[in-house]
Amino acid sequence: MAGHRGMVGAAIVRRLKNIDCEILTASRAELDLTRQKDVEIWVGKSKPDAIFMAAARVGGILANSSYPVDFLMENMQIETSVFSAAHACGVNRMMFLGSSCIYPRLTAQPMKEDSLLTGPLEPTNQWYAIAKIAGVMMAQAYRRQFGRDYISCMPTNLYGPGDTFNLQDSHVLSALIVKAHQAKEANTNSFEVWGTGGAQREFLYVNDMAEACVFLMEHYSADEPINVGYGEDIAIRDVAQAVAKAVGFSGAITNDLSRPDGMPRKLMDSSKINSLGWRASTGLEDGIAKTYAWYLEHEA
Ligand code: GFB
Repeated sequence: MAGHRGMVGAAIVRRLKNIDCEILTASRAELDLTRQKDVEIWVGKSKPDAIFMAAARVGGILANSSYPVDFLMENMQIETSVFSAAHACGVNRMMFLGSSCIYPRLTAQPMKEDSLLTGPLEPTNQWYAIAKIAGVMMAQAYRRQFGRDYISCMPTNLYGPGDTFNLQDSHVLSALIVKAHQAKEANTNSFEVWGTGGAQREFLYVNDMAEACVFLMEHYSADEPINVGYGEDIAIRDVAQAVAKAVGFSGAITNDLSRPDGMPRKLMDSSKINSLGWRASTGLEDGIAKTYAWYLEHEA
């Protein structure tokens, strides 16, 4: 398991504990995934049968545009290390986790897998998108040249326990939880949403994502990446309302128009994974309530 301390990696580990398997992880102090030789030594010693490749430098719209070098280079370095070590050590099965931001900014919605590389990327996250596209192509290249059974899945925007909760680096859902909670605690009349509030996003609860990853590891083997989405999207202003309700904040929600909206809409076409038999099971209201409960227990 590469990335077991991240939100998705931790959720996959929780899910794997229900299966008869040995879960291999290395702490960051033990292994720096950007160091190719060290990764090769670790994989050679640990001999995994399969790898979930969920390790990545991630962040929300502001972090993505503030740290282009980190998002491009760190992610490419981690991918290069893990793919080449897996192949060198004879690991024949790997799942790479991409991101919905790999699809073109103005592609047809819902976004199908075959829209990859058909148009320009969203500028706020192009560095991360290029690194993730490289990961998808690494999986395809090892399959084509060496017959390795490496696959890629494309998660939509994720949220849930283990997310990053800080106003600078977070994705929108966890940031809104912090803002609504702080506004309630401080008894202020409002909290602020970045952008117009009109951008649309699709949100998938991280435990559903983990379920999909295990499902795909067991059932999917193909060159083409496969989308993993919830099936519906929602405007940011409506997510903010839903978060305010879950947190118990009844003041106003205002807009900071100096902040970007990013991609106008991002909804996955998940018909491929749905036809294989997986479907998201956690509704947005339920997922927000569970995430807020986790935040109160661990972060607030
Ligand atoms: O989740 P988010 O940061 O990333 O922002 P993206 C989603 C939308 O929420 C944008 C708006 O339209 C933001 O302007 N938003 C409103 C906020 N208030 C806030 C706030 O307080 N914090 C944040 N962060 N957003 C990311 C990419 O894009 O999607 C990543 O940057 C990755 O690379 C991820 O691909 C899945 O959905 O715009």
